[in-house]
Order: sequence, then structure tokens, then C-alpha cells
Amino acid sequence: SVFAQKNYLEESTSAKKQRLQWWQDARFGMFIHWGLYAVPAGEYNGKDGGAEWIMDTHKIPTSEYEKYAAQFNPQKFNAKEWVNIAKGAGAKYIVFTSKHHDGFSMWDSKITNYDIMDATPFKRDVIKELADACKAAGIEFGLYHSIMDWHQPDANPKQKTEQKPDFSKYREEYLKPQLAELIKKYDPAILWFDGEWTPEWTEEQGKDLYNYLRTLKPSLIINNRIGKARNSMAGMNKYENAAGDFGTPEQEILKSNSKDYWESCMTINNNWGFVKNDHNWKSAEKLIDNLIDVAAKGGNYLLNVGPDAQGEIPEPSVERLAEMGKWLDINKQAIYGTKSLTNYKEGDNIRFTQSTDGKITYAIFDKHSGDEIKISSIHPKAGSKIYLLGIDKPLTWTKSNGGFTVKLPAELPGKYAWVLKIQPAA
Ligand code: H79
Repeated sequence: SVFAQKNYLEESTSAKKQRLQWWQDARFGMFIHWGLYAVPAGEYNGKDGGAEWIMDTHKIPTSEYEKYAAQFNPQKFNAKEWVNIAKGAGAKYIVFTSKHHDGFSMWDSKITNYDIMDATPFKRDVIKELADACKAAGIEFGLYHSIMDWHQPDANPKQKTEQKPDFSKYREEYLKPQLAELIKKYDPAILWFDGEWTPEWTEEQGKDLYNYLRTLKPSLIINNRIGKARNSMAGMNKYENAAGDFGTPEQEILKSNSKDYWESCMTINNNWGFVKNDHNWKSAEKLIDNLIDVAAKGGNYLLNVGPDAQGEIPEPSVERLAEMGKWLDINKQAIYGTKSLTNYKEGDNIRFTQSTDGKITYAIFDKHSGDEIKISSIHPKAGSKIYLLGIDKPLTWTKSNGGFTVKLPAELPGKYAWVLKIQPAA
């Protein structure tokens, strides 16, 4: 037909660049893992283990796991508060779990009764509330969606039902209609797939789904877990021309920058979903260090929170996110809308970003001794001004060892890490 479906996999480099520009400039997003698994909170029959994977960890039968729905009644849930926490942290987008591997739908789905409206006493569409709150706050909204589904008999080869599982039936009559529903109802900017490694799923199915979803919403940004190219937890693609827009390192950061788009997703404590006994919180300093590391290498940082069964983001996460926000308030221009320098690091503690036009260089340092900083790989032209972000007056600097040395003020603004802005004479 003359109206042959557009092949979104053949998009030009420049069209893709335009589509992903806001996302890449954003640099920092907040991941939210929330579902029925917040009820057991990492404990089943008196035994610890598992978070959002608890159904698998303890081999909980579907009929048992389903009972958590009746207990899901998060009276403290407030979408605006969550969005305020993200915004206050300096995150520019949110990715929320519409459905994790357990198969429970966190929105008002007409395709199943295994959803928040029909199966819980809560009966509120949290995805609608979050989407609306994001829109009101000027934050982009995305959805995490698991291809693997432990609840749908047709999706689960191990399910003991009379009928043989029919994965294509699950794909065509459940997965795709649910995704169409999510796009139509909540207009997500990002779809973040996972559980693509279930053996029934193929690269070809991933490509079909990619085209289907972009036909529904051409501006959608979709991660590489829609297909099969992901190289395990390292997250980048194993082959060329794979479906998806960006690589997804999980709980790790690339060793150096990449020609491909990428986003590192990481937890603040050990788990994605809420676990009551997980108190292993990373420090605010470490989280800010990770954000700087990712930005210097041209990636995005998707930092996770796991709200509890009452609907509250754990206080240790809230505190750390607020510290990140304070840091970004002073230093934002070195992170948002920047690009990576090939030479992204000097020594252990000095990293670089650049304004997208390449004119301004930012040197970010997190440790220093004495009252001066020497940088050898940046060569400011005569007449350049060097600022410390947070202080209006330029610093005194001199050429040294092919690079430069600046004298730091007695009092540094803020904590954790500081930014030198190297601005050439106009
Ligand atoms: O949602 C969070 C986790 O529940 C989920 N991804 C984040 C964002 C997650 N799924 N699986 N895992 C984490 C770990 C699973 C690893 C393995 Fe594999 C699955 C090992 C073997 C199969 C990854 C995929 C490595 C090979 C294929």
C-alpha cells in the first residue's frame, strides 16, 4: 500500500538527536519502583529476601501473591509530594513502574482486573495522579513496563495451567493493548522496558513493538530493553541496528563516554522496591559523585526510590535527594544541557563537561587540599575568566604546566563538589 507503515528504525541520526535532545539535556531522572511488593517489603513467612522480585525469590504461588492486593491501601500516597521531591532533587523526569515482573497493573486498566482499581481497596489511579502532577510541575513523565509477566498464564512457560501458554496471545491481546492504553491515557514521554530477557521475546518482536509504539506516539523515547541487544547488566547493545533509543547500564556507570545514548539506573540503598530491613544507604556525596561521573561521560542518571506500603518515599532517600537538589542549585549549569569532553577526567577527582557549543568548559572537583587547584589538560586562552560556581567574582588564575592554576576563595560555596567555569573572552 502507498500508506505503508513508517519504519521508525530507519530514523536519521539528526532526527533522533532532535527527539532525544530534551532527555539528554535533562541528565537526571527519578525512578520509582512501587507495586504490591511494597506490602511484604522484603519478608515472606518470616524469611528475608527479595523486593520487587519477592514472588520469585520465595516461589510464592500466584494465588498467594494476589492476596497482597487486598492489603494495598497506601493512605499517605500524594503524587504532588513525590513530584516535589523529584523536582527539589533537580530531576527533570520521572519513570514509574506501570507493571513490574509480578504483572500487577498500577493504573486503571480495562484489559485486566489485576489492577489497582479492581483489586485493591485503594481504588485510585496512581498513574493518572502522577502524570497530572508531573504535568503541573513541568516534569517529564515516563513508564517502566515489564515484558516478562509472572501473572499472565500465557506469558509464563512455567505456569501450570491446562492450556499450553501462548506467548503470542499474551503479546497481541495483553501486552500491546495495555501499552496502547497507557499511551492514550497518560501520554508518557518515555517507555522503559525490562524483563525482555524472557526466552519467548525476540529482537524481531522488539522491533515490531518499537514501530507500533512510535506510530502511536512518534516522539516517544524508548530504552534498548524493548529488544534483545542489551549486554546483561553492563546494559549497552551487543549488536548494531537494535531496537530502542538508549543503552541501560544497571547499577553501574560506563567506564568512558560512548557514541550511543545511555542512562545508568541505580538504587540509593540495595533494592529497587521497598525493603524494610534495607538500611544500606549511599551517602549524598556518593550520589552527587555518580551524577557528575555520568554527566562527564555524556550519560543520564536515573536514580531510584522505593516508596513503602503507606505511599511514602523513605526518609533517608528524601534527605539525600534534597542534598542533590541543593548541590544542583549552585552547580546546575555544569550538568544540564552539557556535553561530554573526550578527556572527561583528570586524576581521581577532577572531571569535565562542556556547554553544547563547546565554548565554556566546566571542571568539577570533589576533593582538594590547600587553597589552589591545578588543572593541566585545559588551556584557557589569555583573557579567559574563571569562576567558581556560587561566587559572582572571577578567580585569579595563572598559566601553569601547560594548564592553569586558580586560587580558591577561603570559603567554598555549598558542599561535596565544586565547579570551575572557564569562560573565554568574548
Ligand atoms: O526493575 C529493577 C529490577 O527488578 C530489574 N531491573 C531493575 C531496573 C532486574 N531484573 N533482573 N534483574 C534486575 C537482575 C536479573 C539478572 C538476570 Fe539476566 C536475568 C540474570 C540472568 C537473567 C540480565 C538479564 C542478565 C542476563 C539477562
